[in-house]
Amino acid sequence: KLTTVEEFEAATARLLETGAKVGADAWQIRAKNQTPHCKFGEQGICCRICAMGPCRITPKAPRGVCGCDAHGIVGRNFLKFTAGGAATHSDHGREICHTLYCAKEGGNYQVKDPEKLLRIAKEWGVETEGKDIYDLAHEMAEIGLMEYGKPFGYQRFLDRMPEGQKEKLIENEIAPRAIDREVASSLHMSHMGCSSLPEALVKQSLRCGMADGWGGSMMGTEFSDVLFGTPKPIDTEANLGVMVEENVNIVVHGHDPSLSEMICEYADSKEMIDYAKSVGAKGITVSGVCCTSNEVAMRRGVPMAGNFLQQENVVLTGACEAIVVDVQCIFPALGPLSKCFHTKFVTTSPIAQMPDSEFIRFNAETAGENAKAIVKMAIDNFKNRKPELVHIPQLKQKATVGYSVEAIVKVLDGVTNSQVDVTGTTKPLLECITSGVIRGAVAMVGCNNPKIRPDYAHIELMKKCIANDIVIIASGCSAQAAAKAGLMDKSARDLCGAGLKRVCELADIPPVLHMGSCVDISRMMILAAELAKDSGLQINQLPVVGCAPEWMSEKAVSIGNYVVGTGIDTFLGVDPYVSGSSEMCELLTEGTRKWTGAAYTVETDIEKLVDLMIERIEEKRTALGI
Ligand code: BF8
Repeated sequence: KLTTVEEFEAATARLLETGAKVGADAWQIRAKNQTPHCKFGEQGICCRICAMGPCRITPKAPRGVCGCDAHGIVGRNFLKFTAGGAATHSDHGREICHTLYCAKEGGNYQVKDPEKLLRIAKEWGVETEGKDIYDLAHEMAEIGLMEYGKPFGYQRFLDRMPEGQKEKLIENEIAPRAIDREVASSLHMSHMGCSSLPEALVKQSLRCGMADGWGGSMMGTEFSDVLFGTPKPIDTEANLGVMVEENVNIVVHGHDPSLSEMICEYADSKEMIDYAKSVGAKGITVSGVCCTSNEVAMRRGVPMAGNFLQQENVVLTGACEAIVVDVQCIFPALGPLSKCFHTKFVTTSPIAQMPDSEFIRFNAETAGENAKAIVKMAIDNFKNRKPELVHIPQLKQKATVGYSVEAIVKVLDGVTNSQVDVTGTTKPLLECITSGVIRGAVAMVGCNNPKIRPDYAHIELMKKCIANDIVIIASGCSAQAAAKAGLMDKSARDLCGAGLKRVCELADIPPVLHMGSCVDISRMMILAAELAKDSGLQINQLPVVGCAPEWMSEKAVSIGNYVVGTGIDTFLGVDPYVSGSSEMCELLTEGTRKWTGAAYTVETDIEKLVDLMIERIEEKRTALGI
């Protein structure tokens, strides 16, 4: 039985009652206070990129002081938004490259998947013969870091695309060059007095996004696998009920697995568990929020306490000894909120420093000591709990997670009747799609956004897709929404159409496959590229679409741009502040097709959004004659 959104909401309401008792603020209150939002901002027609403004476009004042019209203003804002997201994901990828550079035998970080490292080295033309694995790791990390600033050439991973696609991207000036160059060029282009031509701004938005998806994010994912292991199917649980009242609860939140992996490692040590027992706890429970939770769930089965809009809820349980964060998607609200409880709010990265937090600077050399100090701090804090404030909603669901591309290929190998041998390719999956047993796939990604009833869009869209024999691959907070609802439990196959249900039974998989965090959307790009290569098609011909129904961050716009840039139609449930320009709307919803074969659809009515996706998948099938 699925957990309903109504049940999530009832649990949240109960937690907010505790919050009200201690005078805590909450996003529900703040969102209300901020509504209605500024109409100029919503439409993207407010410009404050120079000091002659700020300018706002109205029928009476159709141009800013410099003469820029609504189309140029919306376009520049869209490009800046993308650059913010691409910089953020790519800097995460850069950190992972640095961590790989620090990996050593017996050190804090080690190479857990040497085969993957060797595979990527061969792909990049790096000599591997007779090399010590750590020497190779350092060499690869350095080459990876060069991808950020190399003066010539395009991102190396573009060679993973089906034949001809990279060339087409180069021809259309969408192929990403050095990652930092694309971010810097975007900021340059959107500076006062540079580009105001929507077409140029949209093209650069795609190229900047591509530098994220096929550059920084892809390196983040691939090298995280090398360091921490490539995910394989593993059982876990999701929702606040994973927190255990009798235990010391540590919640990891953010994105970079370098921190969360280390916290899990130490929380699992006998020394720390004994110490927790010595203070009267039964043990230690580490659970996660947001994408770092996806990282440790995929590799260790660490339970997922919740997604983006539940981050305050973990503190409101009164049973969270420490919420430990690295970078991105962290509400500054956690500072004042944790002060209303006994919770320690621990920040660890110079990139994300916040008031009312305890800052323990985390880095690769001192990671072990840092993690130990944090776990110990949480244990010492157990005695400070206020029992009258403790309430953990007893909601949780089982989930099977860990479907990396490697794992998907493996579980689906041999599911079709004609298949006798293990192929090690996506061909069996293609056979399911070609025969119509599976109609297509939707990549469900992205955040929660208070503008949409939290998790509702994710869950309803997924339910309808699987009922229509469309398999879901999910990541980020969308994946967590699915897990909390029960859609990642293998028994959710009973909600599928007959074809998908049969495949799920044969492969022993849930119908919604957890592919990881947001940087792992690069895994989805790799899977799409493999499907295209194995079928002799271009990516834009596949019956596959992307969807972010509740997105909210700059990173999500960067992702959208690389998914469209890759040739996959992308469906959004929230408008990316472009409605103020008819030219920008036309370019994004149709114009990009001439360069990539894909475009955006924005539809805030969730029922309509899912129907449009199904329609698009069927159109692609018809065009292929399948
Ligand atoms: O990193 S954690 S809220 S931004 S979906 Fe969205 Fe969630 Fe943030 Fe992507 Ni992942």
